Amino acid sequence: MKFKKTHNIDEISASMEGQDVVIGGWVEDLRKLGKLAFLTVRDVTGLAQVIAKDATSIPEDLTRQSVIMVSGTIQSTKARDFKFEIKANGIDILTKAVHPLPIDPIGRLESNIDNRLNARALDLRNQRVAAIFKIRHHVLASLRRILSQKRFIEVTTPKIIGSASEGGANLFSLEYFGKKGYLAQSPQLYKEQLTIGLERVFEIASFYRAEKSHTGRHLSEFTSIDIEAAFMDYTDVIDVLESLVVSVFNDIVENCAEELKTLERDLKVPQQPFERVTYQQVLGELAKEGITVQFGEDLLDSHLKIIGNNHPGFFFLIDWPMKLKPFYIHEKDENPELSRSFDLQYGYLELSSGGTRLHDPDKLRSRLAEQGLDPVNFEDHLRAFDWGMPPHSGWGMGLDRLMAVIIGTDNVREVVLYPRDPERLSP
Ligand code: AMO
Repeated sequence: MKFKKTHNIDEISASMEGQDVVIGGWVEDLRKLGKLAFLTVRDVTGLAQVIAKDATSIPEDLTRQSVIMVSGTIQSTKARDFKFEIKANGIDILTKAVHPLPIDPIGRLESNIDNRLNARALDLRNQRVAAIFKIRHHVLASLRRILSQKRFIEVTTPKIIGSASEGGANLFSLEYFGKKGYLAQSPQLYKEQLTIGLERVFEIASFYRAEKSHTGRHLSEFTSIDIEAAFMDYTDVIDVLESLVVSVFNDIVENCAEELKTLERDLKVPQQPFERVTYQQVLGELAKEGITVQFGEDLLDSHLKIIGNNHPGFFFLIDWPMKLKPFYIHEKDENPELSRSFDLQYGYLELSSGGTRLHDPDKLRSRLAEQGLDPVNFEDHLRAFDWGMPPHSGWGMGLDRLMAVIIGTDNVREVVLYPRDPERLSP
């Protein structure tokens, strides 16, 4: 069996008329008109029209989405949608697609998201879906490039861990050679420790939360972009985050014009600076709507919906009460009830949270105890604070949520290949 291509479809142009090529891809459409057969063949780079002079040479059972190789000659075309066509000299069928297929991969017939996720590999033949994951690839490349330029070093921390990194109950546990292990909720403790040796680190990886949430923004397995930086305060990492988001949007507008067109998405690069809204200000805005939230109470979804309507784009929510923040967050010197922390919001959607960390181990111990966590479980972490822990700050941002904003969907399952949620563990 021969399956060596000479060209990807996007490498062929009308100026190559008369040249012989071999392409490989999937049959998207097949029509026989008298003696002629017209096929459209798609590879990951594009779509080509193939003409076979002798329709009888095309097997009757050649189905759509079968994999074929076509060797042929480039010629000009009168077809409106194509700049050239390939006159086939030979067509080899490599794999036949078995019909009926579980979803219409071209997307002419709409399938619901569950059926699509059950046939995700086939769903990717839909060009709108493929465009999302091509954009995701560019977002990842862009994040890595920009963070590297800002002198962050990419690290990989363990995903199987011996004790909770953030505290809280949302841990998946597993049996680890007779001991109890957990799936990491975040790289929080490791990334903080790594500032000792590397000063600025980032990680882009999957993390796990055993939350029974059934929303468009929660998954049990999500991809987090995390940074941690020595000698930075929360205002510095806010600046890193803001410029990162703007640069990623710029990169996507510049590099993914074709994909954005496929998605009919007019992506606008956000204006800087992003608005800074304080927690206290939010309470004031809610009070205007007749909703009383006491200082120190968490904001509910219904509150964030209202705040999101008032501030529809990107904004930082700052000056959160210490009470609402994890044990590792630093208080404000001028008001110890307030924290040096923030959330990045896109309207009502929380994209990121972060802040300045405590770097004094005694303070950290008493904060752990205050939050009902046992410092004994954190001894491995606390030890590192005696080895020259620099002041440091960082944040974590959900890649899936960022992608949802870029694509303009309110369901993160659209931007995750094989999402995991309380109901979905396969494929
Ligand atoms: P936090 O728990 O706020 O902070 O998480 C940071 C960001 O991760 C994303 N995220 C999720 N995305 C999809 N599904 C989930 N279940 C899910 N949980 C979280 C969100 C969220 O804003 N260690 C801190 C960060 C830090 O301070 O550096 C942390 O994990 O976009």
